Amino acid sequence: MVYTLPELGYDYDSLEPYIDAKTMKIHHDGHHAAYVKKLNDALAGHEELQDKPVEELIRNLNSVSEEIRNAVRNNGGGHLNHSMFWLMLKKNVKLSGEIANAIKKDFGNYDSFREQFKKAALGQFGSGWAWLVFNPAAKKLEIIPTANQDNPLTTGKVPILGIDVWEHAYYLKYQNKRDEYIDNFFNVINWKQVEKNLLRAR
Ligand code: MN3
Repeated sequence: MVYTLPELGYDYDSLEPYIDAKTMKIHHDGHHAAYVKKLNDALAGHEELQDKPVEELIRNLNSVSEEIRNAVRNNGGGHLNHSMFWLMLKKNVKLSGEIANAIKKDFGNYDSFREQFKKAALGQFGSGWAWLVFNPAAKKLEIIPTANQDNPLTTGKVPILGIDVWEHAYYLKYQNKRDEYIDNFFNVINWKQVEKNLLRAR
């Protein structure tokens, strides 16, 4: 096993009542663990790829040989997306500092950012993610959806905040009410981590 499941880093119930403990447990111990296992399975016999950080695999998907590219895209993407996601979640973190400035500059104000992010998350048909990304070419923040486990790195953009809108992320608590899950997600954004991601992206 080359890639390993990272610790969640906090208790399953830390995000209650917005994201429930049972969902967190199944999501981390079940879904994320499965992406890690399948990524390792896909890379068995491909030693040249196994020592690369997963970000690098996803950034350079075209250099992964064709017979395993889809498996790496889905499971490497799943591993990367969830590894980022756990860190982005925390209750009671205020939006402040550089990330607050950047949101104001690129979206006008927080409400406008929130509206656009929600729209992208709600509008993603089927499974996928919505992301706040840093576009290095334009030097600004943008909001983009991705399907399945695709990560913005594949298209040259750097994700700094993401919401998982696969049904496994919310169905136990919210059933078909994805919009309520998204509304509550804004209560568990770890803005300190998002700011760290932004500074690193720049
Ligand atoms: Mn998920």
